[in-house]
Amino acid sequence: MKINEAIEHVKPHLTKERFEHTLRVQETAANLAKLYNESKEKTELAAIFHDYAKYRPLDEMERWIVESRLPKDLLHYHHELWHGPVAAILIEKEYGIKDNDIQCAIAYHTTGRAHMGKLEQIIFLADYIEPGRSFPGVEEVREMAKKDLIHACLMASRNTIQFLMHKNATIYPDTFHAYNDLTRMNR
Ligand code: DGI
Ligand code: FE
Ligand code: FE
Ligand code: FE
Repeated sequence: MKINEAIEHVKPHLTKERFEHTLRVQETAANLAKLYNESKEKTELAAIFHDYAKYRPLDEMERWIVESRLPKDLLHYHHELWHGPVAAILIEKEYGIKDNDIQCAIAYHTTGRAHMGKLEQIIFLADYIEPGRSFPGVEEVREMAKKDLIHACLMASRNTIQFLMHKNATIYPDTFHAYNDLTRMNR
């Protein structure tokens, strides 16, 4: 699928703010792809569709999790974790995008996981550092992103876990698996 075509498909499903976030993730991810030798086309497609399912009704997302190959334990965690995995299924069903790298990058963009591929790392990081984000510590992660992709992902993962623990949120196992794996790789 062409990049412009993908943008037109995604646009009506998002709010104006979310669409603008998506375009910033696309640009941020494309820059990382160039820096770290990843396919520009795959990176941009994954970025454009990463939040595609963000505004689907909860009962529809729940149905996709129950009826597809997605992990059922998602249903025991916050529904904020559902939109990535569901989008990975939807783009295959609706647009025939059946590319494991793209689908994994979308599915795991919120949590990360152990043994992320380069495209997964790029989307995970781009979503965190795109210029519209203002998390505490994000500027340090932006600086690290220019030098060391894995270390920057680790910083993003650590910040997210600290943020979640501060609000007494439950934490999905893949969120911890990402942190542990990135920590081991960063040694
Ligand atoms: O969709 P976006 O807002 O662009 O960003 P996202 O998909 O990366 O994250 C959505 C939210 O999910 C964000 O506030 C952090 C949160 N999150 C990430 N990992 C976990 C989590 N929330 C819970 N409860 N548990 C997690 O493991
Ligand atoms: Fe998201
Ligand atoms: Fe994220
Ligand atoms: Fe996002």
